[in-house]
Amino acid sequence: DDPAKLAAFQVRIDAGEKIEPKDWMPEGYRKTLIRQVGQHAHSEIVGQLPEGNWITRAPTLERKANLLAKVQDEAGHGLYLYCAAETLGVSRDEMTEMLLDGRMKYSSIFNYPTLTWADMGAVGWLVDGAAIMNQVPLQRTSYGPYARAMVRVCKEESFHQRQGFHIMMAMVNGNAEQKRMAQDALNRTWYPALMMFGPSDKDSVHSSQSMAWKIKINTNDELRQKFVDETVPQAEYLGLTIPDEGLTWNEETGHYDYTEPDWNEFFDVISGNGPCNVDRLSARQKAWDDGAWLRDAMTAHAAKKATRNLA
Ligand code: FAQ
Repeated sequence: DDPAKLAAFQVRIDAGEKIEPKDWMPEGYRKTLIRQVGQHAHSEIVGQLPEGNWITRAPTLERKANLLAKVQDEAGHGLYLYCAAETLGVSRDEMTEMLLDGRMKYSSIFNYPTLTWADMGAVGWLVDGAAIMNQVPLQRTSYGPYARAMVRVCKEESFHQRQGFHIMMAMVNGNAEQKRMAQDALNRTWYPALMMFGPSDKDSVHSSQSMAWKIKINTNDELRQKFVDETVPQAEYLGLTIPDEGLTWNEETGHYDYTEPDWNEFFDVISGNGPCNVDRLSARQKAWDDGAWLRDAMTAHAAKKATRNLA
């Protein structure tokens, strides 16, 4: 990239200007955004699977309607984000192929199973809770289409977080077995939720450049700490115990001290070896293969329409 153009670009970023699709941007900026926005889109789509698993088994009609609406919202977020990524010059088909052949990732969290109905509470409360913590600052990200997508997505995520918390409240106020299920779901979801924020800052390869370009607004550890600080009182309100014996309030820092996730497990999961990686990717592959006839039909229809318009 031309150094003068790079410098002028950085001036725009530092002044808080939004970068729009037709503006000049460094190749690295474009590449980083395609990676992050594309992975974010894939996460929303793959993220439907663990909850989709419980739609047919929701305990009441109301819970079923809520869960169905939430899962549909995630599909909407995915499509929205694919559109935002497409403005950077990559097609949705290319991104899907990169997901399926392992060149692109999706969030580690969706490689864990949802074993009981209480997991629907824990996912909404903690996974959507962590997603909001990460996405609220992204409303101020420097790339216009991504920032605007985040505004709408965040509104829906806060409804999701509340519906999850509401499930948890019902479970902890239920019988002893329901309360035990809620605690078990928290035990299994806590550390995978903390891992959603990415590796610790010292191992985060992209953070410093992404923050200089205001693609990211906070570091991974900053957001993780904020999530811990906000979530501990919520767990106390529910009468549940966070599965971390090292968790203590630190008067001096004004934050909770907590035990870091097992980073070996994190790197293992993001390299394809989590409990559900194979299932999740084969579900995506099947959907892609099963949808081929429809993509072909749509393309043929569009081509036919274009010739008709010409005639
Ligand atoms: N999972 O240098 P960094 C949702 C990778 S919310 C998998 O720190 P970066 C809503 C990273 O890609 C979930 N991989 O990377 C929902 C990189 O590898 P690469 C989605 C991860 O990008 C709720 C390497 O590790 N949210 O879906 C993860 O600066 C309920 C080094 O890491 C977003 O995507 C991880 N957790 O920071 C849906 C938010 N963490 O690509 C359904 C936007 C890191 O070089 C139900 N993304 N890696 O091969 C971001 O804010 C950032 O991309 C981070 C990672 C913070 C995730």
